[in-house]
Amino acid sequence: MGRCSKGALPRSAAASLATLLLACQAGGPPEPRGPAPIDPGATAETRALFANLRRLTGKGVLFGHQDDLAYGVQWSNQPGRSDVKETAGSYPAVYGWDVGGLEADAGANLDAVAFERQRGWIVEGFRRGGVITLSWHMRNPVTGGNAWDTIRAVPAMLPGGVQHEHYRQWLDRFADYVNSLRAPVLVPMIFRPFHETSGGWFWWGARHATPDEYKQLWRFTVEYLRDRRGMHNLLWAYSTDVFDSKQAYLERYPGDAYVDVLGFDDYQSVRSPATRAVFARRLRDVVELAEARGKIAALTETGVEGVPDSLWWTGTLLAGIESDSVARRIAWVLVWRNATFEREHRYHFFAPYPGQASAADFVRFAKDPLVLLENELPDLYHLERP
Ligand code: BMA
Repeated sequence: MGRCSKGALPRSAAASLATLLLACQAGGPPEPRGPAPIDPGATAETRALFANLRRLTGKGVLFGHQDDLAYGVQWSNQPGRSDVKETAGSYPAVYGWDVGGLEADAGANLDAVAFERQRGWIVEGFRRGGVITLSWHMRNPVTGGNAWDTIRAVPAMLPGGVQHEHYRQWLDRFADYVNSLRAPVLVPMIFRPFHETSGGWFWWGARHATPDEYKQLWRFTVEYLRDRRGMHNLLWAYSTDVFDSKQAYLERYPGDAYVDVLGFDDYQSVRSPATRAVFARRLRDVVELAEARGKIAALTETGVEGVPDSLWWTGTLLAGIESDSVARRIAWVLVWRNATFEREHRYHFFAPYPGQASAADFVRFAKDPLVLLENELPDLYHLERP
C-alpha cells in the first residue's frame, strides 16, 4: 500500500482525510499504477524493459533473429559473427534462444547449441543493449520423446500428477541456468514456453491438452518459478500459431495475471503480399488485445524458409506491418534460425546472409525508420526519469 491508499489514513480525524486527499490530488507521490509486469518483484531492469517496449510502441519495431550469434548458413561458433550484422551492419535488436534439452541435462540444445556457449552469447547480446527471448522445445516428460511427441502429458505434469515432481526438476534446471545469466545484473528474459499452442504439433498444443489443462500448466509454471524459485527477471510471453479471430486467440490464454506479452507465430500469411490483409488483421488483433490489457504485442516467430522472394522484407513483411495503423504498433518481429548448410544439409534459413537473394532488400528493410536493429536501440534497461 502506498501513501494515498486507505491503509495510510490516520484513524481519527475526518479533517485529516480531506487533507490527505488534497495532498494526493495536489501531487503527493501517487502509488505507481498502470501497466506493469505480472511479477510485482520484477528486477529494475526487467521493469524497465517492459515499460520501454511499451513506450516504443508505434515508433519502432525491433527486429529479432533466432540463434543469431551461434551460427549462420556458412559458419558456426565464430566469435563476433552474425548473418544479420554481416548483411545490414548491425546485430539484431532481439536475440531468440531455445533451451530445449536443458531439462534432460544435455550439454547442448536440440539444435546443437552448447549451453555454455549460449550463456556467453546471451550475456554478450544483453551487454550491447539487445533483448533476449527464450523458447523451450521441451521434451515430452511422459515418454522422454521430443517436443513433437504428442502423447498426452500435461495432466501428468500438474500438481498431483505422476510426472509432477519430474517437471519441477526440469523447472529447477531452468531456474539454475537462468540464474547463471548475469552481466553482472540478472539478464531480463522474455520467456516464451509452450509456444504455438493453437497448433497440433507439440505435446502442449491443441488436441493434446485441453485449454483448461494448458492454462493450469502455465499458471503452475509462473507460480513455481516466480514465487517458489524467486525468479524476478522474466517477462512471460504467451504465443499461438496463426489464428482466425480474437476469440480463437484467447482460447488457451492463461489470464492477464500470468502474461506480459501477447504473441503469435505466423509462417503462413507472411508468405506473399496476396495474404497481406489477413496478416495485418492478425497483427491488429494481437495489438488490440495486448493494448486493452496493458501488455506488449509481438510477432514472436515469422519468416519464409530460404527467403526466395528477393523483395520479401519490404514488399511483404514491412508492407504488411505498415499497411495498418494498429498493426504497426507490434513491438518486435523475430525470424527463425539460419541453419548451417554443412551441418544440416538443407537450406533452412530465415534471415539473409551476404550474397543471398534478399540481402539488398533486407538492407532497405533495416534502414526503414520503423525497423530497429541493435545499433538503433535506446537504453531499454533504464527507466527515463519523468
Ligand atoms: C524448427 C526447426 C527445427 C528446430 C526447431 C527448434 O522450426 O528449425 O530444425 O530443431 O525449430 O529450434
